[in-house]
Parts: sequence; structure tokens; C-alpha cells
Amino acid sequence: MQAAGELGVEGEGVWLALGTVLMLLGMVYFIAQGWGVQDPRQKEFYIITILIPGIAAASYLSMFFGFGLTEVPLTNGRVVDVYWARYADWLFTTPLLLLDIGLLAGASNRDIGALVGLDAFMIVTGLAATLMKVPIARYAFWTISTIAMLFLLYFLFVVFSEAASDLDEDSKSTFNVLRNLILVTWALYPIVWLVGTEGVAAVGLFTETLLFMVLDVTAKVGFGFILLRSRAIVGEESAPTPSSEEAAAD
Ligand code: RET
Repeated sequence: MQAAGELGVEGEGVWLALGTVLMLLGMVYFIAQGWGVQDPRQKEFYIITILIPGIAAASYLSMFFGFGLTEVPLTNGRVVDVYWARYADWLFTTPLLLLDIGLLAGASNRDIGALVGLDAFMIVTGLAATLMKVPIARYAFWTISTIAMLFLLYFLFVVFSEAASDLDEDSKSTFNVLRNLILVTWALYPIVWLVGTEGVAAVGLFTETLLFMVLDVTAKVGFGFILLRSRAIVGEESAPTPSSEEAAAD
């Protein structure tokens, strides 16, 4: 992918097709699971969690068809093939993921808003890093974006965990699993960017597309699967479990 060839999806198309199918399957599974749910709080989780792979499926399909692919000619002569459609996907889906986990934790609107703002900043500066022509500017924006991510993950770990400490045992354990899933998967994105074609190009577009696809499917479908199957969501309408002292108060 070093040379400025004709602009088109090549071998990596297989991962974009697989990504589209997995996101669609995730979305259909979540819709089937949420069919007929009446409880307004449960409905809210289902709607958010269905939207996440839905948006991603649209983004993956557009990338598969070569829409959202552009070439960035760098000042050092290298031409980088960039799938900018991912950033459009992430700009909408990462706040929705934070909203999901924020609502589960019972975090305040102010705290959720702060995290979403930081998240949007991270994605937009990441897009800037991706589109810059001067290599040093690319790494400068990558650093800014990564610092924003570290603040975001720290805030999630401290503030949301604090809010979640008041929850019942089921919700608390689901929160912990999802929080750890976010910590691990999200932290890998800047690394994939750096080793991939946008960064030092240690791996080609084929491998990079595979890695982002695996991360996206895990962070979206894996996340939704754990959230919507948990007793924290499913169990709450049926018998309130007297598993914690607070539950006895109901
Ligand atoms: C970029 C590049 C610049 C540095 C950083 C990045 C972080 C991206 C992240 C994306 C998360 C996406 C998810 C998608 C869907 O589930 C933009 C790659 C820090 C954290 C979770």
C-alpha cells in the first residue's frame, strides 16, 4: 500500500465484509433479545446497544464498497490509504458505549457528559492525526489523542467505579467486567494506529484492517452481549433478588 495505486479496496475487503456481517449479526441478536421488552430502563439499554453495531455495520459496509477510503500524500513521499469512515463510526459509537456503561454505573449526567466530551476530543484529534500530511504533525496529534484517551480511561476507572460502588452485586460485577473490557480494548486502538499504515507501517493495511475489525467487534458486540445478558439488565424486572442489603429495603 506504499505506492499511490488506484484507489480501491483490496485484500482487506475480506475483513470489512466479515466486520459488516458480524456487526449485523450482533445487531439482529440484540433486537431479537429485546423484542417485547416493556420496562423503560431496559428499553433504553436495548436501544443504545442495538444502535452501536448498527452504526458500525453501515460504516463497515461503506468501507467495503470503497466509500470512506481516501489517500493522504505525506510530505516524505509516502501515500497513506486511510479509511476515514471508521472515525465517523467511532464518533457516534464510542459515546454510546460510554452512555451504556455510565447508565449502568448510575453516574451523573455531568460525569457522563464530561467523558463523552473527552471522547469526542480523542476521536477528532485522532482523525486530525490521520489526515495530516507532515509526519511530525501526525505524531503530535496522535500524542494529544492518546493523552485524552488516558484521561478518559482514568476517569472511567475512578469516577464511574465510584458511582458503581452503590449498586447491587449483579450490576457491580457486570460493570467491572465491562469497564475492564473497555480499558483493555480501547487502549489497543492507538497501538494499532501506530504500528499500522497511519503510523510507522510495521504492518500493512490487510493486517491493520483485521486488527481494527477484531477490536471493533469485541468492543461493540462483545460488550453488548455481556451487558444485555447480565442479570443487571435482564433480571431486574423479574424478581428483585435479595442478594444485597439494599434490596431488602424494597
Ligand atoms: C486513534 C488514533 C489516535 C490515538 C488514539 C486513537 C483511539 C481510538 C479509540 C477508538 C475506540 C473505538 C471503539 C470503537 C468501537 O467499538 C483515533 C485510533 C487514542 C480508543 C471502542
